[in-house]
Amino acid sequence: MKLSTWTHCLLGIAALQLPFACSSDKAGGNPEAVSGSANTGGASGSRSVTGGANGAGGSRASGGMGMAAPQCKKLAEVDEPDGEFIDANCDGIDGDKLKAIFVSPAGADTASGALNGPVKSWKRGIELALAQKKDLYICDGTYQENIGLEGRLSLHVYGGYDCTTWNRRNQRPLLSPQVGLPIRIKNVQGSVLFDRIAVSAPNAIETGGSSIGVYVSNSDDVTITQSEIIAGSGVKGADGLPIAAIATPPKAGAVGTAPTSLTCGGASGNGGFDSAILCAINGGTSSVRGGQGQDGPGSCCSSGGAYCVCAGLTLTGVETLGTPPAPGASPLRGSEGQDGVGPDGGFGAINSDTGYVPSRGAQGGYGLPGQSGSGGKGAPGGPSIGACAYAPGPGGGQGGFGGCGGRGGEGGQSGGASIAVLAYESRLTLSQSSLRTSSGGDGGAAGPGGGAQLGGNGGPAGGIEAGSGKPGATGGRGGQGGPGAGGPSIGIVAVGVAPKLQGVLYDVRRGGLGARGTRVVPDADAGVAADYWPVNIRPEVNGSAGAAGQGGI
Ligand SMILES: [Ca+2]
Ligand SMILES: [Ca+2]
Repeated sequence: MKLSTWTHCLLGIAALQLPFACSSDKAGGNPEAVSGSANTGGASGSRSVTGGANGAGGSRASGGMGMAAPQCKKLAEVDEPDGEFIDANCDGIDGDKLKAIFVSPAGADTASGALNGPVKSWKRGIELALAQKKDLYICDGTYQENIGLEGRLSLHVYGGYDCTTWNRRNQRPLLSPQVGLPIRIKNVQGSVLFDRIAVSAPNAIETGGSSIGVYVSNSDDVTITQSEIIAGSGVKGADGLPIAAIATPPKAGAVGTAPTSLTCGGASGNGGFDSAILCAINGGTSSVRGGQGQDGPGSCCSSGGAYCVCAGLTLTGVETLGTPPAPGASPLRGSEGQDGVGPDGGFGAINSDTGYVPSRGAQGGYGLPGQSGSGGKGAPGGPSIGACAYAPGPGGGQGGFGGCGGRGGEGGQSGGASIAVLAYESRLTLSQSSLRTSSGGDGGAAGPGGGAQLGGNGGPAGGIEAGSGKPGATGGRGGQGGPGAGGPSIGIVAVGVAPKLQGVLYDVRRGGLGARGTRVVPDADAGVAADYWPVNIRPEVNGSAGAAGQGGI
């Protein structure tokens, strides 16, 4: 019985990896101890189907190795790829060759995926592994692929295999797509393991784009171990776009009207007074209206007196916005809008679907409307028929409307991120691995504010001697947008759930530079550079405490 736990290494490929397979022969110094523990495993294994299959393999091996074949000491029926690379079940490789799909650059995706017929791509290997409920063993080489896992599944991926011998050692297959995210794990319910792989994300391409090595979201149980993950660089954010000047033509004041009749008792002319316009301002609108032209003085003869004098004529226009200009002064131009500020800090936001979202500088403020022009004076009609000193007069023109202020400039977009691993609401374990990032993208420049509307012309008077309205003033130019911040450079970003990190080495580069501010607004922040960046991590609670919390709500 004891002898059955000591089988020989298999032929061919297996022979080449004997240093590993039989490295446990070191224990041969005390065979009693080893065989004693192996005996337990062997006994239970012999009752199983796999135990029988391995027995058959053993007989073939012994037939093919009549010469100096070292012995493989069978330690267990079950052999998983491990950190010591031990072929515990003596089937010739570290791992179980009957329970894996094999991937090699020299393979073909039409092949079976067995050891003697590896497939070429991780993608095809994953399809086969999921369908057959097997693991994925990948030999060294470079694979230009983007891998996605989604839904209810479990998948364990092991690298470190030599493509010729399938010996396992301290090397890693490199997953290095030319564009986009190398590994995306989304809404996975089940166990996912990557053991001994290398991942390199390309530099981002699009404006404000980010480079992320591995993105895990809403997934139960993901482990990455003995691996190396490299993120490329983020791209500079978009500059704020120019804002068009206000295209609506300025509004002129209305004309004052002439009297309907110059006879005594006729109606006087009206001062011009068109309705208001609305200019957009920060948080709403502002009503703007040119000053009302004065009505022409009425006929003093309306009371029927034989001779009368019109007295007390007060002939001034009316302003509708701000303080009326002093006599002879021009109405005031609108104030310029406030410049926008940069984003708060050098980190944007995480979207559960799209990943890192750069922030943006604030929009600049609207300029204020220009002051409207004052209305023109009405005029006496002059001597008229009969005994009247004055017949009705013409109305003054309306003042020109103040121009609306320009729209604020667009904020600059912040730079894209360089993030090796991004975990969103997921249970992620990362151990004995190294994370390397590149630089974050620089912030985009602030956009200039839009041009304002000109002030309208004053309306003409309704007749001789009446005054026309004064022109309105131009609105204020819109404020400049806020500058964009730099994009971050972070080893691992976690949202909601803290990852388990053990033995992780970091090599993190600088965050992107913030864009320049203005005289009144400071430069935007540089992007965050950090090994680990937690976002809204909730405290861990055990099951019973969680239940009590829910009951309280
Ligand atoms: Ca093993
Ligand atoms: Ca094995």
